[in-house]
Amino acid sequence: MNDKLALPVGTTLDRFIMRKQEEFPYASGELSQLLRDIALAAKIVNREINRAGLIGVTGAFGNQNVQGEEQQKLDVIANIRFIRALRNGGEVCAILSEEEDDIILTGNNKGKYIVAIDPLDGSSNIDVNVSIGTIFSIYRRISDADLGSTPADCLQKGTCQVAAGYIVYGSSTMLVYTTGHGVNGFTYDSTLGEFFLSNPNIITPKTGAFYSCNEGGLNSFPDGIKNYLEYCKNEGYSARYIGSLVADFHRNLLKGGIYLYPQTAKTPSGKLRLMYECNALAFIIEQAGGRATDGTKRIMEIVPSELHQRCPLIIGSVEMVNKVEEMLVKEEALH
Ligand code: P6P
Repeated sequence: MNDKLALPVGTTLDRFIMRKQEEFPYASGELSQLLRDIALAAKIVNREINRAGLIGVTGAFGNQNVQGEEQQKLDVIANIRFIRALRNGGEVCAILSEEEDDIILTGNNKGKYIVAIDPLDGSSNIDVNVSIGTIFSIYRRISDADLGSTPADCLQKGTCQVAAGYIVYGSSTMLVYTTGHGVNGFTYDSTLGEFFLSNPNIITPKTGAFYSCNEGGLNSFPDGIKNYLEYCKNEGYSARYIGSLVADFHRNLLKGGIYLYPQTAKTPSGKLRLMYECNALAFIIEQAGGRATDGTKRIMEIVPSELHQRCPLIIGSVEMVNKVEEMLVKEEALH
């Protein structure tokens, strides 16, 4: 579904958010303000990423997060920056962060929204200057404001998202988001401290020639995935895998392509997290005309049971995802 109101390239993010809010007569401005809060934190994190090598914030922090993954210093910094911006913004009653074991209650009991966030995804790439990203989902709270936020607020299906987006800190820094009315991309001009509309109404190509997958896990992939990867090679597709989900996703969104992180022996439920990686990108890709599945069901239909649960992810151009699904079903029928 595309936007009713087409705004020109060069529109600032602030003006874009304001003009889009005008399309909803009953909107009271909290979601708009929340998007601004996220953009503010992104500007701060962008600055620290760009100076990481100069201010001694590269490398490992020395802790492991709830995922058992080595936290990088910038993981911790980004987590602090986004949590602070969301808490101070006042619109959010609870935050689910990849870097926090439990839900963070912000104390804003009147806050209407929940944010699930991966503050800095792909952080192992920071020290080698490869693009990294932030991924976020926004949900409306379902708990009673007077009784305070509950875990159920943070365990909603992807179809309940009211907004989702990512920031890719790459050759340029871009914020891409949807509120369910199309997908728009904004490029950051650090000299002005503003995001400007650069990619209005993004529609992802129905097919593409890029496939993104860590084939190091090939031997333990499901047969249908193995068959699809063989198909990609026979079709002459190009393997493009940066090891940074947001960067791989962003390229495939714009150019057409598919990203696959299936279940493996090492990661039997897949590696990526449903609540703050897969759901957000699934919302975006569907709004742009693509698809996202775990191999058996639509990502946004998965009913969450744990805050940090993982799921296999197959996401990108609709015809490519359909082909994977076809091969998985065919293999399933043989057993
Ligand atoms: P592997 C980064 O840790 C991440 O979550 C994604 O950004 C990336 O696509 C994937 O994991 C890389 O995982 O197993 O290929 O190193």
